[in-house]
Amino acid sequence: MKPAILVARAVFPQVLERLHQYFEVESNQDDHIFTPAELASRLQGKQGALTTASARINEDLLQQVSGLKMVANMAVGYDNIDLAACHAHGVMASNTPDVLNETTADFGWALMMAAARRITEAEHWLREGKWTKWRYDYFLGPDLHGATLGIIGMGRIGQAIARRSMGFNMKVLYHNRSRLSPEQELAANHAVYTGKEELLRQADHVILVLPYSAASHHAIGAAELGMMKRTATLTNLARGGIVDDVALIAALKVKQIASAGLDVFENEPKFHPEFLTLDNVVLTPHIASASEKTRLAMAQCAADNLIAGLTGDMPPNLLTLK
Ligand code: 8YV
Repeated sequence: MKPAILVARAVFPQVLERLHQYFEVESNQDDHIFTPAELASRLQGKQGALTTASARINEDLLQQVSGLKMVANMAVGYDNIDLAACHAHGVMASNTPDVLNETTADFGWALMMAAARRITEAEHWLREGKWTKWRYDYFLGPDLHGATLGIIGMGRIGQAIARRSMGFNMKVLYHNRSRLSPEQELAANHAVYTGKEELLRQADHVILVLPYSAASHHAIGAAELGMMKRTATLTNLARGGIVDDVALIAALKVKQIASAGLDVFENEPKFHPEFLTLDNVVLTPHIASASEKTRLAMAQCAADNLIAGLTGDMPPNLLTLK
């Protein structure tokens, strides 16, 4: 008999078809977001699950389900999964690293450039019929070329962002848990390892690509925003919760910083309604990895991991407790 799995969110039909070859699949093609209780009940009797960031795999859930062997998260971030609890319950977990690096880095640039050069703000103004003349001071913003880029979280995506800065002749500062090798720094446009405070003070554009954890909760709050240049931009591609949204709104209101680009929010898909009242923020609904090719690669990667894990092989992206 094939092992039973739950595909907890809608996924590409071709990936579902592949999973059907190996498993008895319960899928969620209408894409209802399960409550924790619903998720626990759907996972009863399942050996595996393909999940996204909306599924909280924690001690509470794992105490309610039996027989679960593996959770394959379709995301590189896995802050929704409590690895210690998985370890204690003998549940393997995997993520989808690498396949999304370049697409996410592309989007980081798009968001940062849109925030700096006020692209969405200008477009809204044009659409509202306000463009009656050209003026020398309409929509002035900071340059990207020749500026200093500050990257907080210099993993694979951070390094892909840094590589792109070569073409803009930028200086790169980075802050990370650990320093890159000299070869990696060279490849990342000669990135310079810097303390967080110094980075915030010196960077013209700050971009966040660090994982979310208790340690990075509100890593950017009022104090950090206060250290940034008044002409600086802040872009968050990582996770809501890394930025204190209330503090950011206050900073944007008084132009403590020039602008922000946000793809992620605390409590998304809900977000602080005051963001909508601000012109100097570009808001996108968590789409940094959303190219057709990359989302399919992420789904295939999650499926590969689940198939390996439940057929006795080593999942290629097995997550281990540090
Ligand atoms: C996902 C992401 O689209 O990979 C991640 O960590 O944030 C995105 O690429 C999202 O988390 C869906 O699970």
